[in-house]
Amino acid sequence: MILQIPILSTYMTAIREPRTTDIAQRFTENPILLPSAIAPSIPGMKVECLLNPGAFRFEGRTHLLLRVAERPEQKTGSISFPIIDANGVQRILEFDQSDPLLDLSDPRTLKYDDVEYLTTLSHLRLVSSDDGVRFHENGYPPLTGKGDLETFGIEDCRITQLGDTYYLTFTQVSTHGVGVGMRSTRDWKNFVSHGMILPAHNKDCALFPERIHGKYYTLHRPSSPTLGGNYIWIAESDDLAHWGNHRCLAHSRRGAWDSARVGAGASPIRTPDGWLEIYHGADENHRYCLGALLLDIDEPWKVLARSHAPIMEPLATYERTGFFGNVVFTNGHILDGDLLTMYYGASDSVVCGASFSIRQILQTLRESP
Ligand code: MAN
Repeated sequence: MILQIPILSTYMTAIREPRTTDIAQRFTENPILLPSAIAPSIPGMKVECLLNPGAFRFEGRTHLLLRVAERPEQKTGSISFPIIDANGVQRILEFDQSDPLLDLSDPRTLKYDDVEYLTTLSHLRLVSSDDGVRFHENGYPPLTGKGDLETFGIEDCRITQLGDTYYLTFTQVSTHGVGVGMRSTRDWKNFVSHGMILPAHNKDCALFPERIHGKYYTLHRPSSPTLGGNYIWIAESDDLAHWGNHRCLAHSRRGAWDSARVGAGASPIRTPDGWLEIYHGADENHRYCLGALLLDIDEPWKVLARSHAPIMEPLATYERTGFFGNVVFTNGHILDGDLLTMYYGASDSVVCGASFSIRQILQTLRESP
């Protein structure tokens, strides 16, 4: 009788992990910024997470506008976090962990007696660099939540330069809901507030870097929890503050890596093939990956192509474990010809960098009609 012994190569194929479609060239220095690199905004606070930076060039240097998420040092048996009260003063709320009315099932949020809070309070802090890898604080003022639409802070800022003005579009969080705020600046010292430009529930707002046939455009992500979902939309405006003619661009896709939610990353990139947008998608297990969308150059509400498989997924240890593991999330990049240097939050804990070839991303889209 001849024994059937599997040959080694067959056996190895059987246990090999599925092949990744990730084409990101991660910085060897990753993570480039840890929470310990940034001093807390006030004594008694601890920087818990540094994440999701906006990115831009200003005065010859690369700058990141970091999201800094803080809370007090935690004591065993309780959970405490800051909020900003109606007078603009930070107050600490504290709950006993054994309280049956407390729901701590998601580390990012907390429910008490059905009222929802965030477990950290975020503000935005500017760091700058000569080489795009080593970043330092440079005396710029922090941007903090102000007024009753930002009592739970501001998060995930996209930065778009139009002429000599930088427009900051970010998430505003309060008991009223989650919406999109806008501020603008020319010098990063003086800011004009444009208030809430897209009301709750909305986030992930990325302005196009130029007008198209005289109109401004933006991508945004309203949520429709009953009928519909967390989808990417496009809107147009004459003044950047009032948005209309909303159209839906991309749904989440059942059974895919982006089955639960999708949202725009940073500003769309002009390419010979169309507007390229790097977006995030998450599945039902809250695993956040990145993919690409290609939009018509003249009629950007028309989707020409979309990634079937992610172009980046949480693979490195720092992307798989942390405050909220299995997350790569981007809202900032720097362009230099074919080189796209992308900055991203990993596991909602640390800031990292990766580079991509725009041509290579477009090639993956040609293979994903
Ligand atoms: C949401 C946002 C992001 C965060 C991801 C992953 O999409 O709040 O800030 O990075 O979730 O937790």
